Amino acid sequence: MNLQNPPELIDSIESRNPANPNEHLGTVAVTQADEVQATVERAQEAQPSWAASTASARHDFLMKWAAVIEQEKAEIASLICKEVGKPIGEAIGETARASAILRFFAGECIRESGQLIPSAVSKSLQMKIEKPLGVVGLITPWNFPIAIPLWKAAPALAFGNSVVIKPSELSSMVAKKLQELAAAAGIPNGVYQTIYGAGRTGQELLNSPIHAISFTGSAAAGKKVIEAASTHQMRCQAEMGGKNPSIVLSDANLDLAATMIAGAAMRYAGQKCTATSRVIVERSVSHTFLPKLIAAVEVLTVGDPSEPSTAVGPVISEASQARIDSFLQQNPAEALYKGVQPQTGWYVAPLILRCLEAKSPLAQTELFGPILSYLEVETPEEAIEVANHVPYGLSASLFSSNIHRAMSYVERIEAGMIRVNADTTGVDPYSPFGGVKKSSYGPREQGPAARQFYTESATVQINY
Ligand code: TXE
Repeated sequence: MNLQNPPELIDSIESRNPANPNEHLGTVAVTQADEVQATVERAQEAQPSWAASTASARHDFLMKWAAVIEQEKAEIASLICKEVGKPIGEAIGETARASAILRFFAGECIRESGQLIPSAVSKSLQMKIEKPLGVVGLITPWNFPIAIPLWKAAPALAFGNSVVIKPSELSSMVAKKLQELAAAAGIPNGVYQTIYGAGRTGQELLNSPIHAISFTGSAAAGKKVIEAASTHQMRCQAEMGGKNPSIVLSDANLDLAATMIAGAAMRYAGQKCTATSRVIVERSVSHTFLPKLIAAVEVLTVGDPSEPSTAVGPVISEASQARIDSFLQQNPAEALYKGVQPQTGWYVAPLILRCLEAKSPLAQTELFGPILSYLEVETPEEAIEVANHVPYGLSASLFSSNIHRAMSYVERIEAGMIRVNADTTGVDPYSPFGGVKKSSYGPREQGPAARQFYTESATVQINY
């Protein structure tokens, strides 16, 4: 990343390894405004014949794309690890998830759809059918550089749309590789295209004649995307930030809770939107639970993400490292635990910080780093109130052996993904994904839920 200029003013993007910034991974040219428009025009021209292709032809393409990704999974995982600092084990997992997503939506191509509706007149056939939207724009983040693009592109393509994707400027190399693999799988020209750049290129895509936008990224950028989509009266789906809580009640399995919360908070340096960033503990067990949590964080190795033993790698950029450091300086808190911080690379030391106020910045702000806020409460009811007291509502978890307390939490917690005796990450790739409040806008993603966003229904009546 050329840090001399802010992302908006550069004409090329240089990718570097966050664990070893001297390692340059490659450069892509920023797609200029006229080329963004030309790309969308090519997508418009290609879409009708793609939509007219048979469902089995689209099925076969998605299966082929899954196969070529599988054939190159080692190279792809290594590139993900290098470009976004993802520990190699998680990068391998994400690459496998990418193929699984494609295979799932290959199946969705040939699944029955629509509905027959009894007609009010005789000799008349009435039905609800699904049609593609046309050209779909995708704007995606760096933290899941192949899984998130594909959990959007696969359903978009499955249902007959063409795609123009603007990946994060921090994961351009992975995006370029995914485009190459689409070509290797035989994607027709213009059906899946990638444009490169930062926020400005994203805005140029929004100002082009696309029919829908699906965005994943920060709440701040998401707000601008939603505004632009509204201006253009365009269908919009936005997955944004989170400040995900894990509640530990007095009757919880404390060892299970400690291990799960430690991993969900610190793995991949806490850079998952579903990462746990707040732990809310019933005070009566806090003195027993805290040492277990610290021990569970301590065993997570901080280091080079290309090492299989590493759980916690660097954060994505020097800017992200500086942003987190600055926040911590401005919001000092008691460190209940502080891990190691390698000197080479953009690392942030894993931290468990005591948080005394549910409305403090430490309890409210998404840091997107290996920082866990530790809060104590008197009762399960207070735990849920504290958990809900944030603008976000993406994922939440509760540890308890009491089914009544668990069901009361399920009913009252404000989150789109609600988990009991499980951590806040790791939603199955075919389950509805998304949140409430400021975490999400528009329909859910993933699995059968994706069909709603990428198709338009039509009511057809044929009299004979
Ligand atoms: O986000 P950014 P990042 C969130 C996560 C965190 C963020 C990290 O919570 O907040 O993503 O990803 C483009 N107009 N999620 O740093 O900076 C930008 O170029 C148009 C939540 O990438 O918001 C990039 O391609 N586009 C999620 C993309 O937006 C703009 C799961 C995201 O960039 C733009 C994963 C603008 N004005 C991460 N500004 C979930 N909730 O599911 C930036 N972009």
